[in-house]
Amino acid sequence: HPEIEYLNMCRYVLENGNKKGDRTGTGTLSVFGYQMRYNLQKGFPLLTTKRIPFRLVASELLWFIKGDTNIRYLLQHNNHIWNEWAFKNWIESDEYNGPDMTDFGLRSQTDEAFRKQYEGEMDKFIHRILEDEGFACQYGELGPVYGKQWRAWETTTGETIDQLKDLVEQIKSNPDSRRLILSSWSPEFTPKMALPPCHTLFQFYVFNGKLSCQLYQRSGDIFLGIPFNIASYALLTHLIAHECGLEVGDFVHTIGDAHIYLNHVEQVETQLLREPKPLPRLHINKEKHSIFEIEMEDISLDGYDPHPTIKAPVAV
Ligand code: UFP
Repeated sequence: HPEIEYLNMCRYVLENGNKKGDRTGTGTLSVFGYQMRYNLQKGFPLLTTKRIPFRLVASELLWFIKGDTNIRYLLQHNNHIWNEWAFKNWIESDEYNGPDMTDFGLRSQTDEAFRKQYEGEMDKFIHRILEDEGFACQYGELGPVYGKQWRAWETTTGETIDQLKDLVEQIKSNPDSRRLILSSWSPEFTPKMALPPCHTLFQFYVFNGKLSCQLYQRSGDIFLGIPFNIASYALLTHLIAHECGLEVGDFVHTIGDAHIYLNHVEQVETQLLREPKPLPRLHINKEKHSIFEIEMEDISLDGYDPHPTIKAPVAV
């Protein structure tokens, strides 16, 4: 079962991980350099040992593919995973005059009264982004995140490079190329970013009519982040294969610092007691060819019947 790859990584890191400090102050068990391989012919690798919200994976990926960097599209699809980043810009702006929201992430975890106040402010913010286009343009914008790097990489001469479009064209016209790469890492801009790209670079490979993808992820939160990342890149591989008239091959996931946060250990142990179930199948609307035209309603999964969700705190 393909999911064994993920479960083996969890076991390996629990047993061999270095007890290591990290930026968030939470503490981790961490190994450096780990690789998993998923044969995408054996089903879509959305974990079954706990529920992963595929809808969020798919709408975020379509948002990257569009080159969109504004949370409005995500909110229109009821996806809230990037809210905190935009909210931070809003509360730090001159226009914001509500209650003090400094350190909202940490404070809302320990202070119940503050948490209510924060949720109220976040709610107002979300409604304004959805209802007021001008406000959304200014405060829903996240700046140079993945969408920008994939579709409009800025060069020093002021031009932009559409890395994703070029990549798809190269896969079609030059499938044996060893340069089928998209990079989000910029030595110039990453020091200025709140969260430097975790998915640093990916490469495609074509053999026997099958498209494979390898991701180099510099840092991976094994319990919360990685299951999401696996599904996202598996979906990207399917979409590009669909456009290029290829079958899917392998997704190879290479991780730099692969870590289990110390406050996720119990949850990982619970998950390891569960038996994987059959993987779901992915369907893409055959009427649409270009990845740039595909919308949420063109993507569906069937046969997803996972074990229940396991809750865990996010390290911020
Ligand atoms: N993280 C992931 N996957 C992602 C993402 C973040 O696992 O797609 F955006 C985790 C990795 C790490 C944290 O635990 O978020 C980022 O922190 P740092 O920049 O210190 O590596």
